[in-house]
Amino acid sequence: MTDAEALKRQAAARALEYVRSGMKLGLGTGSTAKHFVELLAERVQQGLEVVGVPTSEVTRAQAESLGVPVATLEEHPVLDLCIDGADEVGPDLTLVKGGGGALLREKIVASAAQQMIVIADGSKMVAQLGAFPLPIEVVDFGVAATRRAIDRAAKAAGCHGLLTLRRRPDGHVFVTDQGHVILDAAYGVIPDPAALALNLSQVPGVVEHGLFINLASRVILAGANGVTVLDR
Ligand code: ABF
Repeated sequence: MTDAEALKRQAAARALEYVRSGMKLGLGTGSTAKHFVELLAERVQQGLEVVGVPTSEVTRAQAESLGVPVATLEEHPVLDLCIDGADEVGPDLTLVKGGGGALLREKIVASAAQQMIVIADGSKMVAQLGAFPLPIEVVDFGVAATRRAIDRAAKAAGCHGLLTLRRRPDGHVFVTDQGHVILDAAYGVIPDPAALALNLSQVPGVVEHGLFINLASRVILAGANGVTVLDR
């Protein structure tokens, strides 16, 4: 395991300390969340009783293959805890998420949870959001017009940058679990995340964006000097 993977696993292991028998858990997506599901599965084998609501088909498949009971958000619309990764963690535990393409389900699941804990290696902590391109999930109808509207909305929040239609490694357009496409916005710096979030949410054609504001209540960061827990 590389050093980075070991740090992600450390953060995931710490998050397990907040899991209790009987909890309904939102299960995140990405390589850090994958470590969490692996460690959770070990505890389930030892008798921990939980049910997981996955934020992606990938996580659903992983959880099922490891014997973690899964359910849908329709079956459990209120969750105790959601554990997920992030692409960036900024001031006030604001997040950029969606590098893995699961931002829409991730935000719905996190919003349904009484608490969201983010797990990450220390490299995800930033003084200002925006170096990681902001994923914006849009419907595939009228993408050219939606792009122009996004540019105007972003400009009003002090953001400028190229929007790139996300593609899979084989060159085909990336399609989300919900059947939409993603524009990755290279803003570099997002001076006012709340203003950008509000403006983007008002653009027709935008389904969701990767700014998570007031959702994470705790962030667990694993770095070379150990694990740090940040609370909002
Ligand atoms: C999910 O996985 C996403 O919201 C985020 O884009 C990504 C983080 O991945 P990793 O844990 O692999 O860095 O949480």
